[in-house]
Amino acid sequence: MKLFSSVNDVTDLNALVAEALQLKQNPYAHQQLGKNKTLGLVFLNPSLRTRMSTQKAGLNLGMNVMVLNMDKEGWALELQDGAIMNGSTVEHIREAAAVMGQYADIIGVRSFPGLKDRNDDYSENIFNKFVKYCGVPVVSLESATRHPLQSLADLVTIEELKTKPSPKVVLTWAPHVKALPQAVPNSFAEWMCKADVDFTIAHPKGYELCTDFTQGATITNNQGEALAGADFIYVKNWSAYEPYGKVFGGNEDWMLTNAKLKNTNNAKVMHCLPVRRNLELSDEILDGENSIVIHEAGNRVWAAQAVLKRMLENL
Ligand code: SN0
Repeated sequence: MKLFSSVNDVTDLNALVAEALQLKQNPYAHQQLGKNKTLGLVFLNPSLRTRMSTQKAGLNLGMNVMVLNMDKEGWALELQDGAIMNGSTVEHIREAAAVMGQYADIIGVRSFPGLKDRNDDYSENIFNKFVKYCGVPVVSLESATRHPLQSLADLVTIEELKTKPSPKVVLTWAPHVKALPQAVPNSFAEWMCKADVDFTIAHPKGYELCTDFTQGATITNNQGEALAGADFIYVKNWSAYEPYGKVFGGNEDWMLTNAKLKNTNNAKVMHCLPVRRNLELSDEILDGENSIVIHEAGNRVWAAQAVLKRMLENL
């Protein structure tokens, strides 16, 4: 594997999930694979789980790991080709990415969307420029439109905890005060549509995701109907795709509560985190028996390790 940016970069989904679960059983079996190899993790935005789990995944494989918080510690990056750099940007992404490729054998990049210009965000301008100029394999640590390491960890978690062959999985929109990216729900939908699950998306009117990511999903504006019989509920806020980045008022009643779990198959509740308590998800859910959010976050390590292992095998 030379690129991990979406589910389309995976040739055998079941094999990758199985590999992640094997690594969970035996994390240090492949330390020779990463010996004297360097993983460079570049963050243009904040991170907790992605940073720590990917770092740990690299260390488990015997790699050296370098982390650069580009947004805080790096030079201000210029992204525009042909720009006359007489303003606040100091270094062009062409040099920055190319230099990183001199120091690292594999690079991970986090690049959130601006949520202003949909065409620019959905062209994956920043992520693709890193891929183009760094010259080494690249892992997405959440790009403008996708968060594939999260989605892989989510699928691993569902495979690990499911009690029937094709469980009902429901992605349900949650309230928030800010405009958040569509990356996590896009990505989760894209992975679930390829997995062996019965997949439903529920959101208020106006929060339709780009249909490129939802082919094969059942989509409804009725949360109660969607939750009926659910085995897994994936909670996430996102801003509108059209008009792009918009947050509509109202819809506070979309927050998941214990009362809403009654009609489910004692559903396990997932969230990628960070989560705003009592806005996106109630205390009673997060502190209750149905929440698997911490287990899910733990699985981020094995997802990242499976991907890095595939890349190391191909260096
Ligand atoms: C990001 C998102 O894509 O939704 C990262 C999730 C892994 N989440 C946020 O930016 C949350 C910000 C907030 O203020 O709650």
